[in-house]
Formats: sequence, C-alpha cells, structure tokens
Amino acid sequence: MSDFGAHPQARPGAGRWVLVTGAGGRIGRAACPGLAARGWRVRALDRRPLGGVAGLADPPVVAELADAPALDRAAAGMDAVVHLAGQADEAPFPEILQANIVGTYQVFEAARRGGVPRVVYASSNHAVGFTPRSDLVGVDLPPRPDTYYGLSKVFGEALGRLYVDRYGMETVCLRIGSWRDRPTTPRHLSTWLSPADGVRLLHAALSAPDVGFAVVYGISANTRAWWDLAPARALGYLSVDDAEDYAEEILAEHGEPDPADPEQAYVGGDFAGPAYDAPLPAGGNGAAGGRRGADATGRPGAGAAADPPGAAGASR
Ligand code: 15L
Repeated sequence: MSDFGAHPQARPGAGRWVLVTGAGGRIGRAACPGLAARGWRVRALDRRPLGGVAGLADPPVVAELADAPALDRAAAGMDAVVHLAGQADEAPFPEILQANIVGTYQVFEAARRGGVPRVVYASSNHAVGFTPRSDLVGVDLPPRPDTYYGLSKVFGEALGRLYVDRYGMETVCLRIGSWRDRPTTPRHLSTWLSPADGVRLLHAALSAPDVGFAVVYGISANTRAWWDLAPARALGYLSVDDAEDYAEEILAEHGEPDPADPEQAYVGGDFAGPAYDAPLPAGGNGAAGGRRGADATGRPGAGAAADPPGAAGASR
C-alpha cells in the first residue's frame, strides 16, 4: 500500500474532478493541495474569495451555500464532492440551522441534480459527543450529539444515508477528531488528526471502491486513540502520525488528565460539559435547575460568533 493510504483496489485520483466546499477553511487549505498531489483535479468553493490555496485546477468559485444555481454550476461534471463548508464550532441554533443543516442539504441536492456519484461529508465526533467514553468507541452508536453543532452533524449523516438509499449515491461521513497542525491538549493525545493523515483519509474516502454508505472516525495513529479506526482502515486509510510524539511536552504543561473531567469522560470532550449549556434568563434558576456557564452565543466565554447570522458557507 502506498503512502497515499488508498484502498488497494482504489481507482486512482488521476484526472478525476472533486469539488471541495469550504476550501478556504482550516481543513480545505490542506485538503486542496493534498488531493491535487494525489492526482485529483480540484475545484474549490468558498463564500469568501480564496487567497493562497494551492493545487486548484480551475478558478475558485465564490458562492454562498444558499445559492443553488451557483452550486449547480460548481457541481457540474464533478466525480465527487468533499463537503467541508459550514460552521465548525458551536453557535446559536439559527446559525447552525442555516450554515450546517440548510447548507448541507443544498450541497447534497446540487450533487444529486448534477449526477455526482459520491459525497465525502465532514461530520464530527460531536455527533456522538455525549457518549461516555470507553476503551475504544466504535461507529455503531446511536446519535448522541453534544451541541447544536453535533446535532447538525447527525443531520448530515442521516441526509447522506437518505441520498444513498433513495438515489443510489455514495456517502462517506468522516467523524473528524481534532484537525490541528499539532496536538496541544491532553484530549488531543487521543483525538488528533494531523493534516497529512487528514489528506490520506480524504483520498481514501474518495477513492475506495463501492463504499455505499460509510461512517468512519478520522484520527491519526494515536497511541491513546479513543475511537476505532478499523472502519477507516477498511477504506484504505493508512494513518502515519501519532500524537504520542508530543505527550511529554503536553503533559508537562497540563498535568495528567483527570478521568472525571468532561474533557476526558465523553467522546466530545468539553463540548459535553456545562460550559456549552444554553443561557438561562437573567436571575432565573431554570425549571430543571439547569447548568450555567455559556454566554448568549451558546458558547462558553465571550466568544463572538465566527460568522454573521445567516452565514451559509463559512469554512471548516
Ligand atoms: C470539531 O468537530 C470541531 O470542528 C473542532 O473545532 C474541534 O472542536 C474538534 O471537533 C474536536 O473535537 O476537537
């Protein structure tokens, strides 16, 4: 098996076209050149003009996900779509609704109308984030979102299933862990996905034959992995990096992880903790004595929303 990490029977990327939505985001900026290096002809779409994204085979498309005609034009002639665009963190429900639920529907619809055979969907571990962590969590779990963000990922996975069953398209849902240049927290020792491994995973998801519908976790070959990589390996994913290389440094800074801390106790880490509770009315106690800690954005701390309300094509 090559370092590209593709299935032994994979069709090569050479000459095949892929549309990458959210190409200007953290993942997209690595995905576009990485897929191009594996022989894919990459068309990029983002809601903002793209600067400095390498590896594009034609001029980037600037469009909101709400713009169905623009999505149709972008999807025309594609062999696959990698759908990364959307709100990549917790946000007030109206933002999640527009960016991740309506937006994901728009992308699958454009793929269906355009006859695009496969969608690789950037799901997230937060679709099952309230699952208590055990030694190695598999993919066959009931949905257990930890946030509105996680809820939108449950929707996206179910939408993919619908389009497979009803229209015979193929969908691979990647429950991505922590895509970062390097791990920086004790949780990342288990959940890190290096950009190089992330590109290997995307290529495997795009090129494995006859996937039908698949849900896989996306992490590197972490010694302390929380999530079972067997389904991703079945697609041909060969993970190389290991967050353990950074363990000494991270544990020296943060100390040994406390198993009772939500960050360690749940699949979704601190997204399952009280800091992400919706706010209560000022002075109110809440009927159920609800937890406190979030600001009016639905996020902990003072965090301003990353995208304005109604934003439909923010990038992961
Ligand atoms: C995600 O899905 C988010 O997009 C990212 O910001 C991280 O929170 C990541 O999950 C994670 O679980 O570390």
